[in-house]
Amino acid sequence: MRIIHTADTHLGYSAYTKVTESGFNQREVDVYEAFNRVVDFALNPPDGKPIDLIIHAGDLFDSVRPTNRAMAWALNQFLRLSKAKIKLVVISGNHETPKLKETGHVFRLFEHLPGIFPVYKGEYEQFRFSNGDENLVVHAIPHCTNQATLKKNLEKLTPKHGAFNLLVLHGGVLGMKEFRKGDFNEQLIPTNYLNAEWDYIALGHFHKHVEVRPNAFYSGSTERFSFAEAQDEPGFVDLNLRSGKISRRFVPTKARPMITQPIDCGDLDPLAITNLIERRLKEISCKGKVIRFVLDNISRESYRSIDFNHLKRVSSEALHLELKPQIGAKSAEAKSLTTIGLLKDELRAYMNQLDISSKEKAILKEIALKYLAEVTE
Ligand SMILES: [Mn+2]
Repeated sequence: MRIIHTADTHLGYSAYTKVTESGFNQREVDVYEAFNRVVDFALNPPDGKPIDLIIHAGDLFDSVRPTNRAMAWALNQFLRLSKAKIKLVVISGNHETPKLKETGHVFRLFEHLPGIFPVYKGEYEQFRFSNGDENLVVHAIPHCTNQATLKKNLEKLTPKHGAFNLLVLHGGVLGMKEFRKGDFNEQLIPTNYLNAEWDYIALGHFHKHVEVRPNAFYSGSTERFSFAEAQDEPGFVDLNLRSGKISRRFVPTKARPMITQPIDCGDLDPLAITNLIERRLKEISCKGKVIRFVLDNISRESYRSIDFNHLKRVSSEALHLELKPQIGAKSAEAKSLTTIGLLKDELRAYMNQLDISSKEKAILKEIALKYLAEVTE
């Protein structure tokens, strides 16, 4: 049996101002297309060995009320899977789960599609699959509205004998800060439930593909949703289940490149900073990329004097360019006030441009530097 484990597609997410030729937000379309690539892979695996099932571990949608376009997109992809008889179990994540039951859940839309199993009622559900050789039980707990409900569901979990047991959850892991995203309604899974009685635990929520336990993995998201994820490779997990053994492979979704680089502006004037940014843009060949430069130790004045219009022109092929100023103590303005070495240089520079004879300059310099030295001591 071959299974795809994916999560955090965040359909409906959009960002920045670039639009496609048809007028849609480019990042929104990127996110749709990343999910399409997962479905394309399932329908047409490169090695020709068929996929039986997709497990989606939550945050299919970016919000509780996705746009009509996002819903239609998901529905179309699910129909493609349904027609190809590829099963799908999709659990609700914190992004798409309403706080109030009255709001109603967008996953209801998928209730009656053959072979598509949405799990969104705040309750533990089980699904059995068999391809003749292997028996699989998928144990699914969707995002619960509170930690107590989650715990109640976790306590009900019971792996089945004589079958391969796969557990699907969405959330961070209690006691492991690195897997938290800081969302207000983030669910935290106590580690004792991520135990060895499961053949595989398919996690969603944390956007980086990572092993939490030898049998528990975050698949990673299918696209990048912030500069914090710039270094991470989006993708999904391709699982192979044969005679009680499991093999696992990460498949990248080839998401749009996202780059974030620091620039130390401490000793640079606005023109030099502008030029340096332009040079960096050429070096990374900005076409189609999402780019951020973190301007370390820049002064407010320097930041205001950067030639933004020029940078906008030279980065017009990038999908997005942003500058993040970090006004710091090491900025030139701060240095000139605190560093005597620099004051000396400035004094010399000032003297040199005075309209007096070089003999007078020499005398003035000597006196001024003497006073400066006294003050320093
Ligand atoms: Mn999430």
